[in-house]
Amino acid sequence: MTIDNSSYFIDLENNYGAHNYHPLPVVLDKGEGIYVWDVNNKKYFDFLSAYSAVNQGHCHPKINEALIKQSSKLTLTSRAFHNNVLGEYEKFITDYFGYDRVLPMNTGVEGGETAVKLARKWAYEIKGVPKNRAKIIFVTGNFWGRTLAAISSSNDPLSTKNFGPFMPGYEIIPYNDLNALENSLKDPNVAAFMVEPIQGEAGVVVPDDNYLLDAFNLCKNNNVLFIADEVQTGIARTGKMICCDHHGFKPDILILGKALSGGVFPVSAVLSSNEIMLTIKPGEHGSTYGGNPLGCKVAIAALKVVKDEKLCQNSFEMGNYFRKKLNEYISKSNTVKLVRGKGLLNAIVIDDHEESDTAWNICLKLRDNGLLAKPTHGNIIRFAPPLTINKTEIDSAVDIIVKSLKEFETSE
Ligand code: IF1
Repeated sequence: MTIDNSSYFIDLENNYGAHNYHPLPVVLDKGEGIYVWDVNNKKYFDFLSAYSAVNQGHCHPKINEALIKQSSKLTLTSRAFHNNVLGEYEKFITDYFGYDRVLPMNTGVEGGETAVKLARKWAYEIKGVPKNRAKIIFVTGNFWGRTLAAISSSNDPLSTKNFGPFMPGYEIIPYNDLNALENSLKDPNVAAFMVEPIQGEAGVVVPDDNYLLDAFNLCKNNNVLFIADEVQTGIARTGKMICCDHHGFKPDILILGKALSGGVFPVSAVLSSNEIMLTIKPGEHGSTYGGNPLGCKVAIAALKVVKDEKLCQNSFEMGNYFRKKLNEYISKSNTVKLVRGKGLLNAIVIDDHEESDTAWNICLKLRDNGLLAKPTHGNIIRFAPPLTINKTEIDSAVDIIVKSLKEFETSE
C-alpha cells in the first residue's frame, strides 16, 4: 500500500501561498528529459513543458553543467560593472538569431515591456511621433504576461478584472484580420504592432498562412515596427528556430524567453537593430539581474543544445507525426473537434462550450493514465512536450491520450 503524501504538499500551498493558480492535483518531485515523477514516484509524460520553457527536456545535463560551473565562479555583478560573460553572450545570441543588438532581461513579460518602451522611444526620436502620442497595436486573444502594461492590452476578463486603470496608447484589433490592421495603420502615430505568431494562451490559435508576412509588409509600408512575441513559439517549439521563420521575414523587434534558458533560470531577451536599440541611452532602462553571468552561461548552453540536438527538425517532424496519429482517432471521435498547431505546439478542441469542465476532467484522466497536460480556456487542451521526444515516445503518449479521450466519447 503506497502512502500518497501529495496532500501534505498541496495543503502547505493552500495554507501559506497566494491562491493565484489552480494547478492540476499532482505534486512533482523530479524531472528528466520528457518525463516527470510525482512524490509517489509515479512517472508521467510532461506534455506542457512548463508552458514551453523546457523545450530541451527537464534537467538537461549540459545546461545544468553550465549552471553549476558558473554558479561557483560569479553569479551576479549588476550592470554597474562589466564582467567577462555578458559581452560574449551578447555576441553569441545576436549572431545566433541574426540581429545587431540584444537587451537582456529575465522574464518574458519584462521582454514585452522592453519591446514596448523601445517602440515608443523609436517612435518619438526616429519616426517623429508627437510626445506621449505613440500608439501600439495589439490583437484580441493576446497574452504576454501579468504586469499592468501587459494586461492593459488584454481582452480577457481573467487577466483584467479589477486591475484597472490601464495603460493608455494601446489599440486592440482582431487577430488574423489584415483589414483591421490596415485600417489601424492609417494613424500616423502608430509606433508598432505586437503579436504572437501563434497565440499560445488563447488556445494555440494558428493564423492564416499569409497573415504574418502580409501584416509585416503592411507595417513596413507604414513605417511601423513589427514586434514578434516569440516567448512561447520561439526556440524551435514550432519546428523553426522562431515561428516567423515559417513566413520568411525577420521581425523588427524579437522577444524571447522561457526555453531561452531551458527551464533552468529566468532569462529573456529583446533583439533588434542598431537604429532601434540605440534609442535607449545609459540609465534609461535595465534590471538588477538582466544579463547576469549565470543566466548568460545557462542561455548559451541552452541555445547550443537546440542546434546540437537538431531540435527544430525534430520538433517539425514529431509535430507532424503527432497530429497525423491523433487525427486517425479524431476522425472517428465525437468528443474532439480538431487538433491544431505547428511543430510541437499543439492543442485539441473539445467539442463542447467553453465553460464546461470536460477538458479539466480529461486532464485528470490523462494524469491517472500517466500524461500531464492542462486545459486552456475551458474546452481546449494544449499538448507541448519537450522537443527531444522521439517517435516511439509519441506513439506511447498518443496511446494514453486516445485511451483517456475514449472515456469521454458520448454514445450519439
Ligand atoms: C502564467 C499563460 C502560457 C507567454 C507569451 C509572454 C509571456 C508568456 C506568449 C510572459 C507567459 C506563461 C505565463 C504563465 C502561464 C504561461 C501561459 F497561460 F499564462 F498564457 F504559456 F500560455 N509572452 N506565459 O506565453 O512570460 O513573464 O511569464 O516569463 O502567468 O500563468 P513570463
